[in-house]
Amino acid sequence: MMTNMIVLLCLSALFPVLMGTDVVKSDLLRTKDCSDIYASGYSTSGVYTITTIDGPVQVYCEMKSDGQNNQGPWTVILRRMDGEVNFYRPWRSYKWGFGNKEEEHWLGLEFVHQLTRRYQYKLRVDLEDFDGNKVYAVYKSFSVGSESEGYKLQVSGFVNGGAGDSLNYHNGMKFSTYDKDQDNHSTINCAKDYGGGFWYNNCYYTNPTGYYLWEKESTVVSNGATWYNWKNNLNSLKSITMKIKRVN
Ligand SMILES: [Ca+2]
Repeated sequence: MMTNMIVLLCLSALFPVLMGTDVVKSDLLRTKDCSDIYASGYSTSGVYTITTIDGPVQVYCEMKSDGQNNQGPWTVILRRMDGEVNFYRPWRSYKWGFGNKEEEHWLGLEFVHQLTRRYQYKLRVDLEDFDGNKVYAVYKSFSVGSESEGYKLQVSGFVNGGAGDSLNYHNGMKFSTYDKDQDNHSTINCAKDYGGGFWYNNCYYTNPTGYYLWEKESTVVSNGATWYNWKNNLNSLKSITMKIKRVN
């Protein structure tokens, strides 16, 4: 009798814990990206916290709806704007992210993988030159494989917003950093020679994590933050944003 009582007491003590876990789990599903943040009533762009299997992570959410191909909410995965953050970093940094979410940053391959493995996402790349001209490219499908797959890039469904397509050349490539060469160039380490971490091929048509170079410098060296197909040159750009949105 006494034993039964103890078992019952133990069970009833466990119930709130189990129920609590369920609540937490459904909360997790509600805030996996900026679409969920927006759906829960936040319509102002800014830094919000999403929950991942690795714990809470801050992301920048662009909540704007600015024309047919720019309807948010977007989850920003890369932003270059002023050269304040060093992007010449090792694998571990590109895996978990770095920088200042309000300004220049890289969200982190692991988090982008976790989002895009379960849901379909599109990608938009926004570019601005030093004269204030702005163009973009959209890819209707975007995903990043697991770390064991080398965080392999998949992009397709290009839509031209004036930028041209510099990313298709990188489709299917594994990610490379100066301490992990997974590029297609047999003799050099693209990340080491061109200053960033990216899905380098042999080596690139775009190098958004390259060195931040001001306009004059960028015409004499070719390791800047570039998108070749806009103007068919490798001049460094003033700002580059890569952002994703869940489409189903
Ligand atoms: Ca190489």
